Parts: sequence; C-alpha cells; structure tokens
Amino acid sequence: MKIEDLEKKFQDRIDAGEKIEPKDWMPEKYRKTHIRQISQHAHSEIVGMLPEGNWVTRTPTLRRKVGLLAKVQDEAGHGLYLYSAAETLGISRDEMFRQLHTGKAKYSSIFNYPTMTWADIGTIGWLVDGAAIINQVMLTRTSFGPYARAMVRICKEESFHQRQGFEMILTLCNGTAIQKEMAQDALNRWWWPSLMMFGPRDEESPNTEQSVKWKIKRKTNDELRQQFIDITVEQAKVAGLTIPDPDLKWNEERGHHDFGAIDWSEFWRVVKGNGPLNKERLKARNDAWDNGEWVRDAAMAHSEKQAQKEELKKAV
Ligand code: FAQ
Repeated sequence: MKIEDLEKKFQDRIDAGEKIEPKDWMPEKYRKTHIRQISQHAHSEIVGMLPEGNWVTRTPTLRRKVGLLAKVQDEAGHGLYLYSAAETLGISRDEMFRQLHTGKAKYSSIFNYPTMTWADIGTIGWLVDGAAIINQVMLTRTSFGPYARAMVRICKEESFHQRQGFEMILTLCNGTAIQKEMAQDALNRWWWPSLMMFGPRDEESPNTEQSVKWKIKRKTNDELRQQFIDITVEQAKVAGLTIPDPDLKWNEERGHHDFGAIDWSEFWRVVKGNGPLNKERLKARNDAWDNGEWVRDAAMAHSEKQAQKEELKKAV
C-alpha cells in the first residue's frame, strides 16, 4: 500500500474513535510525538517527587506523613506505567533516562519551583494535581491505547491527591491567622506557574494542531487552562483565599473568567533550564541514577543467573 493510503486509513481509524495499538501501522510522526509526550510526562512524575519528598521528614503530624508518603510513592508508580507505555513504541527505558539526565528531554516546568513552607505541599496537591487531572482526564481518551489505559488509573490517584491537598489548605485556612497567611503566600507563589503547566498559548503551541487531529489531545492548552481557572476560582472562595490576579473576573458573555496576562518569558526561561531549581532537579536525578548503579547491576546479574539455570534445566 502507498504511504498516502496508509495515512488515510490511519486517520479514518482515528476519526472513527478506534484505539491505535503498538503493533498497528502508524505514521512515524505519530510515534515520535507519543514518545516525546509520554516520556516527558513520565519524567514529570519522577522529578515531581522531589519538591514534595523535601517535606517527608518535616510533616506536622503522623497522619500527614502517611498521606504524603503515599502520594510521593503514587507519583513513582505513575512514572513507571508511563515509561512502560512509551517502551511499547520502541524506545528503551535507558534511552529515556539518558535524555532526561542530559537535559535533552523536558519535564513539567512546575517542578522547578521550591517548596518553602508546609503550605506549599497542600498547594501542590490542590493546584498542581488539580491542573494535572484536568489535562489527564482528557488523556484517558487519547488515541494511543497503552497511554489511554495508563491514564485511567493515574487519574483516580491524582483525584485523591487533589482532595488531600485541598483538605490541607482548608485546615490551614481554618487555623490561626499565621496558618492562613501561609496558605495565601503559597497560593501567591504557585498560581501563575500552575497556569503555565498547560503549555504555551494555542497560537504559540507548535504541536497542538496535529495532536488534536490525531486525538492525542482532545482539548487545546488554552481550553484546559480556562477550565482549570473556572474550577479553581470557586475552590479558592470556599477556602477564603484570594487569587493573586487583579484582572480576574467573571465574564457573563463568555461564561468564563477573564484573567490577567501570563508572564510567558518566565515560562520559557524555566522550560529552557533556567528556572529557580532546574539545575538542582537534574543533579538530584543524575545522582540517584549514579547511586543506584549497584542495584541495577545486582538485578541484572540475578536475572542472567536465573536465565542460565533455565537453560541448564532444558539441556538435561
Ligand atoms: N513544562 O506545542 P506544545 C503532574 C513544551 S504531571 C515544560 O503545546 P504539547 C503529576 C512542550 O513539551 C505534569 N515544557 O506541546 C504530578 C513543547 O516542547 P517539545 C505533566 C512544556 O506537547 C503532580 C513546547 O513546550 N503532565 O503534574 C510545558 O502539544 C504533583 C511547545 O508546547 C504532562 O506531561 C510545561 N508546562 O503540549 C506529579 C501531561 N508545556 O517537546 C508530582 C502530558 C509545554 O516540542 C506531583 N503532556 N512544554 O520540545 C501534555 O499534555 C502536553 O505535552 C502538554 C504540552 C500540554 C504539557
């Protein structure tokens, strides 16, 4: 079959709502886009453990420690499902790690910001997991089967994380004046970076048009960002917190909130490696890789020995 015919048949399958599976024919760009997006998503989950892991030894109560530990471990699990989904497209896990460790692969800009107070941990659950869910519910219906299926479980866990974070914020807001101030300060610092998580404006997003056509993305960056703002504004009201945007107001005609200008120069600075903690995050991942070498070697030696034993059994 000619390439144009294969491409047409492929697009027809997408338009009919069929899932694409790893062994199906797919355009090379579809495969590459998925490897890029899924591996970057996996890296985000793994690097995303660092800002919260920073507080595991300093939680205010035992109950909070149990919740935080569970959340951080969930993020590791999400990374593993996603690396496995990307591997079905023919890239090895070692190669994905190499791309992360050398700075070639991206991970979400949000994880390059510091967690300075305990309120930041609640705010990450509320805003960062909240933004992640809005983006990821859409991905449960993405056209590539392994990615869509991984996202179903991930979304269930992310919703628990969001609830947990918002409950922490409510507790602080119903506590002392200083606790409420901490929650407000965290919201002030995390609000704009959370809006940036959805990616550049649609007119500046090189990948959106093709990704929507292939149903990798079911909604654009701006549509998802607006959805997040509309939901979160109401949650901030419940907590009694003020969103740090003087231009934020309900627009009756649009049926959405209008909001102020996002500082896109900050976004690109962080994406290009020059955010507050990019260098520390990459160093932490590289150190973890180097320090874990003996574990990988031991695991490989064990599996090689097992394979030799199996061979011997077959031979006698
Ligand atoms: N940070 O053309 P687009 C989480 C890059 S998981 C860094 O719009 P696309 C869970 C983009 O890669 C959070 N880079 O790109 C958790 C592209 O560069 P490239 C992660 C960004 O792919 C919670 C360039 O800009 N979620 O939080 C960002 O169509 C708490 C042009 O952009 C996912 O990864 C950014 N924010 O749309 C864990 C979801 N935005 O690759 C721990 C899956 C854009 O061409 C604690 N990913 N870029 O060199 C997606 O849905 C999409 O990839 C978007 C970007 C929407 C992120």
